[in-house]
Amino acid sequence: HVDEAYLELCKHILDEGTAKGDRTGTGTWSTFGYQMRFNLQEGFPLLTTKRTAFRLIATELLWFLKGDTNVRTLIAQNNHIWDEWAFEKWVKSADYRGPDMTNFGHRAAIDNQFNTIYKEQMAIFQEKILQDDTFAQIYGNLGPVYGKQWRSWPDATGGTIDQIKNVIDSIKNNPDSRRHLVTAWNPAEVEDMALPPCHSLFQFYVADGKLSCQLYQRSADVFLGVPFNIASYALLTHLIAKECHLEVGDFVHTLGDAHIYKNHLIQVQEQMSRDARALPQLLLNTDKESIFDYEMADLMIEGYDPHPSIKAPIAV
Ligand code: DHF
Ligand code: TMP
Repeated sequence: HVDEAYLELCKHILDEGTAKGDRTGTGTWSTFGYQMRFNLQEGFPLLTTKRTAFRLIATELLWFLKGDTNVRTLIAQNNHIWDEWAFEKWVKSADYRGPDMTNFGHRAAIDNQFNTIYKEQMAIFQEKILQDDTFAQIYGNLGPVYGKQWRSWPDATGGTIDQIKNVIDSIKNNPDSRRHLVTAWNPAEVEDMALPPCHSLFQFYVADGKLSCQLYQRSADVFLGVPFNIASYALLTHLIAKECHLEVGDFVHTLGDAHIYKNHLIQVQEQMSRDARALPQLLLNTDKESIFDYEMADLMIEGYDPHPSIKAPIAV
């Protein structure tokens, strides 16, 4: 059960983790190297010990699959999970003339007065992204992040490589291959990204008519990011399996730096006190031929009855 594996990961970090500083200045408990395995036949791995927003996970995955790297598309769908990283580029730019936003993530979490000012600026930013095409083109763009690397990795001759199309073709035409890989980690472009890819590399595997997927995640925010990452790759595996006329197998989730931020501790403890419930099912409500044509209305979760959501500040 996804919640049992997930809460065991939390326990592992709290028991064995080392107190470790991090880029955001928040502080974490951290361990290195961990693996979980989810049998996708047993149900869709969306956590039931806290409500986890499938809508946000699905709209983000479709955004990756379309090759999009601009938060405007997400904001227009009321998905705000990438706002801070676009906002950061804006407030660090010479065009920004508002109040000082240095270290806004950290300061908003500890200073109420600043939080009000930050929220005002963020609301102005979101509005400008939606209303102003030129502004959105510049400041909505996160750089060459997942969507770009998945669908148009720059090759050596000025062309591009569509890794998702290629991996689907190779699964269809040569299922036994051990080369069904997609990498978002492009060393030549990491510096231009708002955030270097956390879910960096994944591989598919076909056996007994089933499609499995393994992800290498270099950095894992176990309370906020990981529940999204599990469901996102489970969904991707379902979509690709359907297009390749395969059943789903396992999702194997391998973590590098697996951490719990210090300001997520009480939230994690609250979640660990809860019992797992029955897993929901994914319904693919479509006969579309290509996964590149999917829309949110084609994806549905049925039988989801989770414990309430648990809020926590995100480290920027
Ligand atoms: N930075 C950090 N520090 N951790 C992350 O997990 C992370 N994830 C990113 C970008 N940068 C990150 C992209 N994915 C949330 C979940 C996933 C995600 C970004 C944000 C999040 O805040 N989830 C909350 C509330 C979501 C909402 O309702 O808007 C949650 O409770 O699940
Ligand atoms: P880092 O680049 O310094 O590792 O910071 C990235 C943070 O974001 C880290 O806490 C991991 C987290 N993260 C996830 O856990 N999953 C994700 O999908 C993304 C984008 C980020």
